[in-house]
Amino acid sequence: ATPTPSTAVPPVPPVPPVPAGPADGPAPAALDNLSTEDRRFPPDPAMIAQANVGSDVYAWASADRPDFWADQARELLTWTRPFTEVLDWSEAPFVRWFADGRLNAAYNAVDRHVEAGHGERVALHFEGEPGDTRTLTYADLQREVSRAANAMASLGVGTGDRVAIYLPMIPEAVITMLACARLGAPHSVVFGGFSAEALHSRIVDAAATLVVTADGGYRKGTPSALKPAVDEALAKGAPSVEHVLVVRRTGQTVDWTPGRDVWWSDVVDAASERHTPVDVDAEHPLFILYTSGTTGRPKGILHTTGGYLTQAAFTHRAVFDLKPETDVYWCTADIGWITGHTYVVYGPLINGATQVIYEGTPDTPHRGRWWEIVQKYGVSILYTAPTAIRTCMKWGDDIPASFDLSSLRVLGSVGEPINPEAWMWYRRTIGGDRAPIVDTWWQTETGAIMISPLPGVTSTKPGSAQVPLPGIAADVVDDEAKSVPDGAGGYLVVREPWPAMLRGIWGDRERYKDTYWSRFPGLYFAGDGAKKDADGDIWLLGRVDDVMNVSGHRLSTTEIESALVSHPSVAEAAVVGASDDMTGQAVVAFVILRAEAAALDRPAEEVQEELRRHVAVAIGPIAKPRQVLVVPELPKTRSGKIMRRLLRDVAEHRTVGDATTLADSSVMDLIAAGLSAPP
Ligand code: 6R9
Repeated sequence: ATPTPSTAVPPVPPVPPVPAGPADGPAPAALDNLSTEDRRFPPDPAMIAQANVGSDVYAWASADRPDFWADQARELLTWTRPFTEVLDWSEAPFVRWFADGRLNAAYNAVDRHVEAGHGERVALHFEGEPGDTRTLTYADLQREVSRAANAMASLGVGTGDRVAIYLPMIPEAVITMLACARLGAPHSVVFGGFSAEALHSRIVDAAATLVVTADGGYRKGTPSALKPAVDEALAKGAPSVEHVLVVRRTGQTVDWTPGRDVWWSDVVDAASERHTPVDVDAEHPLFILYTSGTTGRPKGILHTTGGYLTQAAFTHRAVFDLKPETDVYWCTADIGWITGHTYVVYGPLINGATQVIYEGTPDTPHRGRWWEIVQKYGVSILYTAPTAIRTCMKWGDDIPASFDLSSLRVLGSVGEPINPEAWMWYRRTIGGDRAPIVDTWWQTETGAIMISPLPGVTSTKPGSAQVPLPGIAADVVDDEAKSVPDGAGGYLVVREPWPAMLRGIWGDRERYKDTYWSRFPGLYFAGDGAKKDADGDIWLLGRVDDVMNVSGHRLSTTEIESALVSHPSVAEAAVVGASDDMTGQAVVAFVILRAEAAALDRPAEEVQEELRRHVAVAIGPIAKPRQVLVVPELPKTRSGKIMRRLLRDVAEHRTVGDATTLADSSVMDLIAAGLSAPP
């Protein structure tokens, strides 16, 4: 997608602010605690009986956290040199886990399963968007990864060298990441939807010596080129890059720089299928992953080997209750995101899982494609994002209803808070009112899941991530860093180091300390607001900059969005706090109507007033939006996060700011056009 420059948006017609205060209802103090969700879904006895992890694990883990993680590290990984040191926090916030141990990530993800006699187990069921398929067993994967490692070594990649990966969701993406790990060469995956400019800054920041890409990939039914972006990025100057390794996927014609560019089929297919994995220290860098949407220099989050793999494997096994012999697991994330790293590549493969990877979009060639894939492969564990769930909800129940989804037994959610209504829809329509939902909170920085229900233990609550995992010391604190009591809100922090925590920001020690450890000294501050309910369960309230202050009362964007989505006419909602003379900030809501509601063609004012009243009833008059704007689309980043900053610009009648990280840059024009159109 070509980035669009700032878009001027015509002013939104002003709507008189809603008076806050006694005339409008009860004292708003109580409204600081908005959600009163009392639905509970206890695990069924059959799930409890067979679950990988039972309730006893919490006590075991909290008795001695480092010792608990050391046990996991020994049990879940194969070490070439066993560690004797567990946790070194003496140079906090710089941490070392299992530092004198040695291992190889690719050996753990692939070879040892073959050695254990599982070579014929399917590792990857690949489904291309055009309908082509490939099946790779663990033995196939061992051969492919070894070939790729040999080829990359022949192109000069050595232990410690960085490799940039810019590929579609095809098996070569997984193979390349593992080949890097096999060589001890940290990978830096750049999402295929990012521009040449974003790719350039990431290549330069990490000083990558090799870029692995493809001619293109399939997206929404057409081949979408990738190689031109690499050519453009390198033309901007990237002296570290020696070679570009190119996979042929779409057959598009590509420009070629002789000497620099090399076809995958020429060097990888010809390479030996035997390769000895390189042992590295537990703290050897495994990968760098740049976080999206930040301003200024890219922030390269650094993860290392032993601790990261330990928590990736433990959480994948515990949270999804993975049974490697029988489950078919599918995480819909692209490898360009941390979810793709931890829950497509490392977690599942370390655990010997059989999984599905899918190249394309959920609506190509039809809106039932995902459910068709679930039916075709008998997917039993599905892990996806709320934005996708709400999109499917918008498309209607009859689509998933026409497929057999009875194989599903655990459903996961990640990436943003999931609205209770979307949660309920996911449970009922996709999970047959049977499969437990695990709402997993974590970040690129945390490396692996930190807060989540466990399917055989936790009685789930729609909309809440609920409990820190065993071995994780997450808490909610107030402005003074004091733990808040049950029923109160504050900031989500982590009190003790965890194995998969980031080891820093690539090339910038100080920025790491400032960004994560300075707001509350001694505590990792995640950037998210959260609250504890009466049971002590944790509810995520969105990034702290998404928390609004209306007439001195803290309101969560998430809670108001959930209230809007609980209205039968609403498919999706985004809420922002716009500055307001009367109330400090005022609530402005952007909503997408469900197809059936839009078809009724009711007068806009009537719909808006109904939705405003609905929020007032659901949450309280203080939360009643000043304005409700019906829009055709919402601006989202490529990882599906709503860019509220841009909506705030619209709500505050400003020129819309930098929209270059939007997945679809035309969305802001659509919104502008919709708002200026005559009623
Ligand atoms: C894994 C991932 C991290 C931010 C995080 C938070 C939001 C992720 C969430 C969630 C509520 C959940 N987030 N999971 N909010 N409930 N289950 O998404 O990493 O891309 O780094 O984003 O996403 O705001 O701080 P990343």
